[in-house]
This record gives sequence, structure tokens and C-alpha cells, in this order.
Amino acid sequence: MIKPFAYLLKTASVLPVLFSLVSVNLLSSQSAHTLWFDRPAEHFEETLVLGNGKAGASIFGGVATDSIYLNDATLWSGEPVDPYMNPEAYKNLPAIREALKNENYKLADSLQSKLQGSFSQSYMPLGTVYLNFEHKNQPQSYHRQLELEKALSTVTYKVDGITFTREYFISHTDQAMVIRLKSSKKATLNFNIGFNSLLKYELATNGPTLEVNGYAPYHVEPSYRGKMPNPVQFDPNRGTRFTTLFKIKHTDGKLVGTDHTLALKDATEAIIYVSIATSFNGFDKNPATEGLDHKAMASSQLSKASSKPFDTLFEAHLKDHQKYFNRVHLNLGKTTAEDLPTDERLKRYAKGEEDKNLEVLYFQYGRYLLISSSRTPNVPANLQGIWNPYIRPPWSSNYTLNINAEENYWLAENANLSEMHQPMLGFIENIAQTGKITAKTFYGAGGWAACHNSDIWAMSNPVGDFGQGGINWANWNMGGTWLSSHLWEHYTFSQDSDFLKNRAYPLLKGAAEFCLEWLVEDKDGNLVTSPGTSPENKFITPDGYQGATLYGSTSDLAMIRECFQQTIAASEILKTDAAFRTQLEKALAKLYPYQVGKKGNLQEWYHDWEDVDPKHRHQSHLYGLYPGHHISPEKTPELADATRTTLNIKGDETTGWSKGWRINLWARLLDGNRAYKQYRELLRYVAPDGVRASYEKGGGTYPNLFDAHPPFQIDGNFGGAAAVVEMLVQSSLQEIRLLPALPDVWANGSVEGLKARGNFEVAITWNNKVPTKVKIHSVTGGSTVLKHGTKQKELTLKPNETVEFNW
Ligand code: FUC
Repeated sequence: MIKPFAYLLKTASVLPVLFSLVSVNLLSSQSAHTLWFDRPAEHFEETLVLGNGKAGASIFGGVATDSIYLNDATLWSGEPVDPYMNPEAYKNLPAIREALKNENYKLADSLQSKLQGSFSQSYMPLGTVYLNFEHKNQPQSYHRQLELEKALSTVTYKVDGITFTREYFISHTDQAMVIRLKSSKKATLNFNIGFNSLLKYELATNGPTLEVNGYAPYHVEPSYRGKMPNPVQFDPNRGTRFTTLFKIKHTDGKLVGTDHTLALKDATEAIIYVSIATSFNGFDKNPATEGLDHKAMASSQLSKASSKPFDTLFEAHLKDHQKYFNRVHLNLGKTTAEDLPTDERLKRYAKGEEDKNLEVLYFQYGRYLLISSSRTPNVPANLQGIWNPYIRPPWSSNYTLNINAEENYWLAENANLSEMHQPMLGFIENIAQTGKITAKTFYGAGGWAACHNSDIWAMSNPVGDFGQGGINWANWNMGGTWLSSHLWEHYTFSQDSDFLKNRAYPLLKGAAEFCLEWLVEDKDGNLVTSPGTSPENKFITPDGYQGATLYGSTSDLAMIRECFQQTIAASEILKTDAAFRTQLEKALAKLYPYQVGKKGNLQEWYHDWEDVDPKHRHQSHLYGLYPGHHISPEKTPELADATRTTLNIKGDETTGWSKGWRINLWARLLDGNRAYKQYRELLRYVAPDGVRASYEKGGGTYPNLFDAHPPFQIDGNFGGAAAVVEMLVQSSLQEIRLLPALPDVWANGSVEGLKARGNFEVAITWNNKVPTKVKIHSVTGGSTVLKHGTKQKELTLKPNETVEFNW
């Protein structure tokens, strides 16, 4: 329990210039690391969420009934995709290219609809567990919280003078959710467990265990297709199967089982163990006929976990979680903010009040969410991480590759959670397999390609239901090109040359091969994509046509540029493929160059055309500035100016993920105050509004600190957290910039454990915006140059060597 006054006294005594970074954070840990409320959740966006990277729980913490939404990262609708779904689509390319040559954009748009395949499948809700209590009277002193450092949620309240406590965590080590219930007075704990689900399922009790067996739909239509006949299709012989087991262990009282519930009467303490398993057995295995034995897995997990006492399970859980969470400490200096429930705190902050620990909390919450949602091999965090109660979730809660899936992983390396990047890296290996067929059948090219959407089946084809999808989003085909940058980024941070050689390079090469074959010459001999689009935007031609299909879209070329540069760098490091490298270098030199438009903006289209929506949330043509590296104020000042003008034309009002991206863009433009302004806006309070949310209202943050696109979409959480790092440390394989975009309001502070390229860990203490002490730890050995302002310092360190000095 938080004691607000004790906490205030402790924080007030913290001097920001202390170099002992760890102790500073221990002192300020309460409100920088804890979410809390004085009442139960009414809405999903008020729940406190837990996850072990596979199983997820959203806890309402109700008094008479506690509802907990359960999820499993591997429970999706659908079955393996047929990548040959439109085997002759590529035959339409000559006609599209001809239309573009003739500047007939309308015809090009209509022909592009022939380059579409099926939609992705959706991430499924597993079900809701209900804990029903026999409380007759109103509760008092209600408190529920989530401690990020412990990955532990707690609910406490009093009824009739008796204190009731519930503690919840989900162990990765033991693959089980554990709930301990206690009452302060003997034999007053009375509750039963119930379950229901939007999926097909059966319930049975077996001694102290409630058993659920069910299956997911084999097909779900995306929510944005609206009302249509039969959008959710079940077949008992198709789709992913699941088993969920609940076991009650009690020291006293009496257990009573009915067909559908388990009840415990007159107990003082009890533990509920929850075990979940699905039949998902990889993207290319039929989950009904070639699936894993989910029943055996669930029961073995349950028997192992329930043979251990609560404390043993919790200690192992804590050790595992803190191995990752405790790597990074951030202190932004003295705060005067009072300790309020998290929603009140957000509302107060929205009025412009200071709350530095809320800014730290949002950053650490991003790290917490990634640890909690990204630990399943080949199954990255989706649009909602792993937390989803809807059977037709917003945008299918899928992997949206034109920004969202990648943004989820922007903090993985720099916020020192490289292990959590692995599910995404494994997923890229899968999608490169279906993507080989997509490249060939849709685009007549070698290598591999992926498009706008994907799912657990690693689908890579352009979506749209064979001609129904909007060209401005459905036909984009740079998903593989963008994804491949994650392989290179993982290498630059980890310096893992085995990974580069055996896993990354073949995939980078395949992505580059696709681009090389996809490029064609324009009338002046420049290389361009044709057809191309710019994610979700539309242009207006001089004669007034509003279209999406053109040649040489800036974002296509930006992504290809970055992909070629990274593949060239990788082949140089590996001393391989000299001939292919030369091909890439030649193509790079011939790419249609960036253009600065009449407004001083970075042109989004080949021609200097107007946009249908100049304030559009997507800004893919700025890719070279962030997440790419080929535009910067230092290396390409004119282009950096043009990106700044584009951002100013767009204005700051935008959705959650888009804001997360813009903060990073402003940080790369070295404008800390503008980045901070947008960070504050990302933390703007948004009331819970479920799937009815409309994004015209702009993005922000829900009471439980979930990002509001709106609706809830987790990418803004991750993008915002990544941007905090980008304000404090930026790096390349040659240098580390200290405090490159520090906002004025963060004039004093300290950070420890951030990662820089070259596999360095960075700690900085700063005062009046200038570093005072710096500590660099080299994990694998190597050289770098530290920079701040005009000052710089060269460093060469041995593996595992640490240096610490006054700046
Ligand atoms: C793209 C975006 C939307 C949303 C969706 C998941 O279509 O334009 O804003 O993020 O993906």
C-alpha cells in the first residue's frame, strides 16, 4: 500500500545531482513505478494489466465480482495462409506501369485493385474469469495497484471491518497466473470462480480444478468491414484450440464444485493457479490437425506450478522480471506533484501541472508492457500487445506493417530489452517465407516482400479481399523492406556477428533483392517504384484527381535507401557478396533523389502535388530521419529543414502512435522542447470509450496508461517510451550523443542502463542540462566517440569494461 505522506517526504529529500543512480530511484520508486486507483475498474481501459509475454490478464478488481479478461498471445482466428492465393496477379503490372507512364492515375488506381489478396486474421479474446464474493455490505478503504518493479497487482479493501487482499502475478518461469486471496479474519473468505468466453467452449469441474476447453474461429472479418453476414466463423474441426485450467489450493474452508463453478466456503486464505495452453504450433501448421497437445501442456504447467508455494513462485517471478526491468533507472529530478490515483494524476497533468514522476512512469510502463507482451518465440506483440477482450478487435489487433508493428519494437534495443526483440526477429524469418511467394506472384520479383498487414500466420500478401480494399492502404508493399531494418538494428546494438551472418544477412539480402528487382527507371533514368503508394495518404493531381497510385513515392524510396545501405554495411562487415554489394551501390546512386517542395517541405510525392489531407497522421516520407538514419541535421541539413517544415505543416494534433513517432522525429531534429511538448500531449487524459472511440478527438492516454489511438493501441506506449531514450541518448556505430534533445524542464536528472549502438550501456547524471558524470559499460568491447555540444571524448573499451568520469 502506498502511504502518500511518507512518499512525499522521501521524494522531497532527493537531490537530483546524486550520482548514486540506483538509490535515487529506490527513493522515488512509489509514484514513478506504481499505478493505483481508489475504486475498481468499470472499463477495459481502467484495468491493471499483467503478462508473462504469452498469457495476459486485465484485472478489474471489483469487490463483489472481480472480472479478469484472459488472453494468450498464440490464440488467433484462422489457420495457415495460402500464399498462392492470387498466383497471376503480377500479370497486371505492365498495364499499371503503362497507365502511369501515360500519367493516367485513375486507371492506375483501378488496375491496382487487381493486386490484392485476402485480409489478415484477428487476435482473439480467450475469455473472462469471474471471482464472485459473498460481501453483503459496502467496502471501505479500497485500493488497487500495479507495481511495475514487481509485475504484481494488488487489491485491498475492508468489509465489516475485515481486510480482504488479493495479489496477482503471471509467472514466465512457471507459465502460470497466480492469485492469492486472504482475509484478516478466520473463515470469512467465501467466493466462487466462473468463466465465460466469446469463443466456443465447454466447462467442467474436476476436484479442485475448473477446466475449460475451447476453440477459436477459423475466420474473422476485420472490424473495419462493418456489418456483414457471418463475420465470425466457427467449425468444430477447424481453428486453434485452447485449454484453461483454474485450480484452487486452500489451507482451510471447504471446496464445493458444481458443473460450471468452483466455490470455496469459510476459508481464510486460498491460492488460484491459472494455466493456459493453445494448440498453435507455428505459422505453417494447421492448429486443428497438426497442433500442439494443449491439454497436456496446460495440465503439466498446472501441476508443476501448483506443487510450489506462493512465495517460491513469487520469488522466481520477481527474479525473472527484475532481470529485465531493473536494467534501466530514470530520474528526472525533484517533483512537487502529489501522489494521486493514476487517472486523477493524468487529469492534473493535462492542466499543465508538473509531474516528472508521471513522465518517468509512462516511460517505465512502456518497458513493463514490452516485457509482459513479447516473450513468445516468433509471436510479436500485436496492436494491443496481448490484451484484447473483443472478438472483432479494432483493426483485427493484428500486425499492421506500415508503422504499428515496427513502432512496437522501437524501444526494444535502446531501452535495454533486446531479448524482447526476439519474437519480432523470429516473426520476420517466418514472413520472409510466405513473402517469397508474395514477391513472385504479386510483383514478379525475387527476394521477399510483405505488405500492409500480417498476422500470426505470417501472411504477407496485399490485403483488400481481392479488390475491395482502398488502394492508399491495401496496396503498399514495403512491409518487408521496413521489417528488415529490425534485423540490422538488433545487430548494431548487440554486435552479435553470428546473428548477423546466419539470421540477419540472408533476410536483409532477400529484402534488398526484392527492392532491386522492383525498381524501374523513370523517363530520366532515375530508379523509382512503379506502382507505389505512400501509406494511407492521397495526392491531388494538377487536374484535380485524388489518387493513391503513382511512381517514385518518397517513402518507398526512403525505405529502399535505408535497406540498401544496411545490406551494404552488413555485407562489408561479413566480407561477403561483393558483386551484389556493387549492384546495390549502383542502384543507390541512381535512386530518384529527395525533392524539396514549393512550401519548403520534404515532398511526399514524385511531383510537387497537394495532399488530400495535409495534416494526415502518417508521415512515412520522413522515414529517413526516424526510424531511418540517412537524414539528420548534421549530415543533410537541407533535408532536415524540409522534414521540420513538413512536421510544422502537419501540426501537432494527431493519434497516439503518430504522436509517438513525431516525438522521435523531433528528438532526431534535436529539438527537445518540441519533443517534450508532444510527449505531454501523448499523456493527455482520454476517458475510456471502448471500440466506439473516434480518432477525430486526437490521441492520448487512458486511465490505465494504455495509449489511446483512440481506441486502445499499444504502439503509442512503445513509441513514446522509445522517444524518451531518443531525447537522452542517440547513437550510431561510430558515436554516442549524450542528451541530444533534452527539454528545458528536464534540466537536472540521471539515467542508467540505456543502450547505445556498439553494445554500450550508458549512464549520465546531468545538471543545468549539461552532463556532469558519465559511466560507459562496454558489453562486447569496441570504440566509440562520446559527444555533447562541441565537446567530445574518444573511448576504446575491452569486453566487459566500465569507465566512469566527470564530463
Ligand atoms: C493504420 C493506421 C491507423 C491504425 C491502424 C492499425 O491503418 O492508419 O491509424 O493505426 O493502422
